[in-house]
Parts: sequence; C-alpha cells; structure tokens
Amino acid sequence: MTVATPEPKKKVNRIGLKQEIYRGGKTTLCAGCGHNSISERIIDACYRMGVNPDRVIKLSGIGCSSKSPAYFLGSAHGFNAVHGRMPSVGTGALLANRNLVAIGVSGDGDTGAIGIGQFVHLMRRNLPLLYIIEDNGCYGLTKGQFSPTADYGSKAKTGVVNDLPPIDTCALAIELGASFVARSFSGDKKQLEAVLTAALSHRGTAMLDVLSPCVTFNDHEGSTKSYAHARSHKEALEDLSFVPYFEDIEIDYEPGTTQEVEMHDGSRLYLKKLEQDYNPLDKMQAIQALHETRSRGEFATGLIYVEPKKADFIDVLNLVDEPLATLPQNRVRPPESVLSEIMEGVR
Ligand SMILES: Cc1ncc(C[n+]2csc(CCOP(=O)(O)OP(=O)(O)O)c2C)c(N)n1
Ligand code: SF4
Ligand SMILES: [Mg+2]
Repeated sequence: MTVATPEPKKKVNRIGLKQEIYRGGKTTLCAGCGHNSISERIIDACYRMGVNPDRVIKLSGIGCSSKSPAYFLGSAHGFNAVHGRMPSVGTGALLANRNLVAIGVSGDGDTGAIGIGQFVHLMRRNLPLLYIIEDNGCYGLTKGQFSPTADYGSKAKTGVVNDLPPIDTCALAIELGASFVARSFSGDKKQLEAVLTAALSHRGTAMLDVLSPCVTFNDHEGSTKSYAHARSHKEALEDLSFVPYFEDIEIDYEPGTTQEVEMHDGSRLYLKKLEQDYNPLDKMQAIQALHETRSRGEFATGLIYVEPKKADFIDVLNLVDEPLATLPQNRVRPPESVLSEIMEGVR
C-alpha cells in the first residue's frame, strides 16, 4: 500500500501572501544584468515586510533599469513615465493618494542626466517614496554611452576614456535634504536586502544608489562599474541588520560596538561598526566618508545617512488624513458662495 505524502504547506508572510505574489513578468533584460538581482531583492524585501502589492505604485522613467518594475510585484499599480520625469509623476500620485506605497526605479542616466532637475526637487521635498538608482555608469538601453555617474578615467568598451568627473548621487541627495540615503551593490544580497527593508519602513524619501553592472556594455577591464571592480572596491561603512517592528527579535551586542537606530514605525536598525567609528546620523561625517572613500578609488556602501523623524512632504503640506482621491466632491470643491466671495474680492 502506498501512503500519499501530504503537500508541504506553502509559507506565507504576515499578511498571508505567498512569495510568488510578489513576482512580476519574466525579465527581458540580458542574463547577468545587475538590474535583475535588484528586482529579486525588492521581491524579497516586500515579502518580508508584508507590503500589500495592491497598495503599491511602481514608478520609473526610461532605460533598461526603468523597465524592471515590470519584473516585480505584478499586481501593483505601475506608471512608466517619460525619461527623467518619474519624480513629478510620483509627486502627483502621492498627493492624490497618500496611502500608496511608492517604489521608484530609475537609472544613472535617467536620474543624473535628463532627470537631474526633477531629482533635485524630489530630494529637497522629502516625498515618502523609495527611489532606487540602478547605477551601471552608462546608458545601457542606448548601447553603453558614459552616463554622469561614470568615473573619471573609466574606460568604455570601445576604449574611449571618460574625461569628466562623476556626480555622486548620494552626496547630492544628502546635501539636498533626503532623509535616508544608502549605497549598495546588486551582488551583495545580504546588505541590499537589509537596506531595502529598512528603506521600506522609512517615512520620507529613501534614496538608494545601487551599483548594478551592465554585462553587455560596461563589465570589462578598465570599467569602474564592472562586477570585478565593484567586488574589490566596495567598502562597507557598517554591518547592517534590520528588525521590523512586527518581529520580536532581540539582538545581542557588545555595548560600544553597535549603534541602534529606531525608525518612526518602531523598526530597529543595528549598525555594527566596522573599522571606523561611523555614525549615519551625522550629516557632515556622511559627506566626509563619501569624499574620502572616493579619493581612494573606492565606494562606500551601507546606510550612509538617516534622519528617521524628519517631516515628510505630506506632513509639510498638512494634508487631510483621507486620500484626496477618495474624498467626496463636497469636501474637495468649494461651495458656490465661497467662489462668489473670492470673485467679489478681486473685482
Ligand atoms: C527624451 C528622451 N531622450 C533620450 C532618450 C534615449 N534614451 C533612452 S534610455 C536612455 C538612457 C538610459 O540610461 P539609464 O537611465 O542609465 O538606464 P540603463 O539603460 O543604463 O539602465 C536614453 C538617453 C529617450 N528615450 N527620451
Ligand atoms: S544592456 Fe546592460 S543594462 Fe541593459 S539589460 Fe543588458 S546588461 Fe542590463
Ligand atoms: Mg545606466
């Protein structure tokens, strides 16, 4: 007699969803493209945090990176904006519906070149949005031209040497007022997932620059955005662990070696200090660390700067609690008498 073994129960997260719900369409990007690993980590982070995909809006501009929202959270809302214009679309969406969870994916070209003006104003407004730059130092979609994050002296596949200095999007974001700024590498699974989960619990703009090699146009010797270069030149500022508010985990640590940062929702970040005594709550130290590592030809990774309790754009505008999009007409439209009064006043 054969006894049927029961099907193993599929695991679900805290809102009862299986991990596959967080997947999207099959990727059309090149095999080995760093952007695909980032999509995987977004899926893991949203699953762990129990983000409801129905409440998510995925936003992007134009580029291989900007195509990637199609490959995660298939049931979420999505808006693929014009090149470099994702921030204004995101601002409109969040002001219309403050209950949305906004995840924006951009590229180093989409952000640093055509979209730099919109990026600047997004950072200073502290809109509650997770903004990910999938940074490969080139315009992958249009065949690998240097982008504004390409390092000085970096060599293109054609042999051309970049003779312009790069824009450091993290330093720029900190200077402009972003309240959560991190840098990671698509090949560093543990760090990237920790940073993404922390970013999802942050209220305000979380800006993540993720080094994401383009295997087709920028993964050769002489490139400073290749897998080999990233692996040998990344310098973690701290060893990061994230404990969401709904997980009852106690972390044991030696006093003086680990810093605890509490997020606005009660989640906790544990930052185990590595060789230097780094404090991501200190803006000046953050900018200095970016400059110092860059001058050594390295790039700092981890949580670079955080200001967990800064007022976000929704607070600053003092918006009503209910999303504007679902308020009834009589609450969004001034009555005839008020309009007449205004007209009287301008006669
Ligand atoms: C208004 C406009 N200008 C130029 C282009 C051409 N274009 C498409 S993608 C792209 C750059 C993409 O680079 P990046 O944002 O770094 O994305 P990647 O493909 O590297 O992921 C450019 C210049 C365009 N689509 N629209
Ligand atoms: S061209 Fe480069 S950036 Fe675009 S999908 Fe291929 S590897 Fe990725
Ligand atoms: Mg790019």
